[in-house]
Amino acid sequence: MRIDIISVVPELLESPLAHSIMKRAKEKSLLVVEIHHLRQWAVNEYGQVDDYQYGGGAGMVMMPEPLASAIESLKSQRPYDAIIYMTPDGETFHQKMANRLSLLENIIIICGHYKGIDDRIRQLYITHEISIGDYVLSGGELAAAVVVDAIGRLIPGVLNNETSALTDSFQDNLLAPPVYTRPADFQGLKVPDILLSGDLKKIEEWRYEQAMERTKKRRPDLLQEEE
Ligand code: 6GU
Repeated sequence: MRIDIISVVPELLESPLAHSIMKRAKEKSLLVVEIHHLRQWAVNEYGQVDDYQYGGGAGMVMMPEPLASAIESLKSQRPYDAIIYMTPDGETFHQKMANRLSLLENIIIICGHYKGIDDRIRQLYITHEISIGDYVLSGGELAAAVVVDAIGRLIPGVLNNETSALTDSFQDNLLAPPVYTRPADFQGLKVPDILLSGDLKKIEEWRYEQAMERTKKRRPDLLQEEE
């Protein structure tokens, strides 16, 4: 999978995508992430990519020409399956979206800044608009990093043990059960006996019950969901 990210603050994206599972995905060439500085498509030698908004009001708007040039330049190199705009007024990101997006070959992600992008770019080019939750960030970069991480770890071969993505919280509308490692007794709290029993079937049943109990208590809304 290839992800091209267009940003005015590319530095914000570098560290989150350079470590751990994202690093391994890149090393194995299962995921290619290219970060593009929007300023290379600026409208003048001052690097201008934003301007005052028509109708007045505080805050700048990202101009359409640099974004269109960036998108056209990428599209001339390969076909894209999705052009995503990160915006707080987009559809709230969830695991099923991550699953669907992880099946695509090439995607572009555009990070918004200031008051957002000229609406005509949304009308002409954008295929998906994604928010990561009901709060406002200074820009789309951290949200894009969240989406790339969530998608990247689902690409087959990225995780060592492929079943581990299947047992994540949310993958079956259940939160994950509690987990323990050594020591078996920590500050007087003991690991549940069943986990030391070696009875794999019983352990699986216990984990399912625990997952169900946690979900009922913390996120009963997940148990109502259909899809
Ligand atoms: Cl995608 N962008 C910004 N700026 N704020 C957000 C967001 C995105 N998702 C939640 N808050």
